[in-house]
Amino acid sequence: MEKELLVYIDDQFYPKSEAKISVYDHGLLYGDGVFEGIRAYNGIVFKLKEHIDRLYRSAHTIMLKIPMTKSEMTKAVLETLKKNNLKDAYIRLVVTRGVGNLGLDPRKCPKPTIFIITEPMLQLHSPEVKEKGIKTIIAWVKRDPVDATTHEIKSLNYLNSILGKIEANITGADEAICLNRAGFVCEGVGENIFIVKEGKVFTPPISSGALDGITRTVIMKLAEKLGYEVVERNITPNELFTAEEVFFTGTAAEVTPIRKINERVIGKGKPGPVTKRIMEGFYKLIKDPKEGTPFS
Ligand code: PXG
Repeated sequence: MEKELLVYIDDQFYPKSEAKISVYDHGLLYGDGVFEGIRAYNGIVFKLKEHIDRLYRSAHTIMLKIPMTKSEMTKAVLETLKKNNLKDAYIRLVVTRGVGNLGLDPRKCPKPTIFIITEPMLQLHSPEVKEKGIKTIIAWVKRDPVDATTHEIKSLNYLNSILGKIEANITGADEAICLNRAGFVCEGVGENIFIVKEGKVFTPPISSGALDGITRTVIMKLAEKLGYEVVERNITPNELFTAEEVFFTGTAAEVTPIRKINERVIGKGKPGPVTKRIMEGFYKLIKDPKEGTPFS
């Protein structure tokens, strides 16, 4: 039998089939916790520091004290990768409020649960689909508002995104786009979004309710380096439909061109020149040891 992958749970390693947490864990009972989705390319964890920093920021907002320093957390991630002999990997780092009773009061949870899953990278879309550009829909469900369970916090509350994803699935689209309460474009269900108009690159501000994506920041800097003006501002659905190019960014999505939105063809119906240049630049960056944390 093939050797099982090992999962880190609270300082110990368990084979995948035995990696379990309590049904009394508030991460499960209430979605009370935070997480990160991180990626390693060829023995380099891309932007690990940025992901660890964001994890601690999310925890700070929900008043969850992670019982580990950032450097211990970084070591635990690298150790899990090494134990599993993975060079290219998807890393899921989760901190929950921990085990409590059936009441939602977090004071009943004395110790947060920390677990780290590392697996060979999961594919969001097939390479052929990604090459052509994906088909999307604008979902009926509005993004959680910034004065509620906002997606600026990378919390375990993803039902808002899952409802969008279900809508994409049942309508035969590859992915969903979320609008906020005001009607402006916010982000994908697990991706940030960019449009290209007259050679300029636009993306919604974080104040739209989107996650401060690590890939988003990387792409904004890269686009500027490539000579494009990058502007953060509100984007309307009409601007999406009439943009020359639209693409998603994210740890899993990388840079994914969008070909259709609610059956409207975007630009020429295939990845445009700006998107292509940005994709090329991104594939160079992920190989650069200076852009991440080498571990093998
Ligand atoms: N918005 C949301 C709501 C996200 O969950 C992004 C934007 C992109 O952020 P990063 O930091 O990754 O550039 C995310 C990230 C998955 C998966 O399993 C989803 C994410 C990351 C990794 C895997 O679908 N979402």
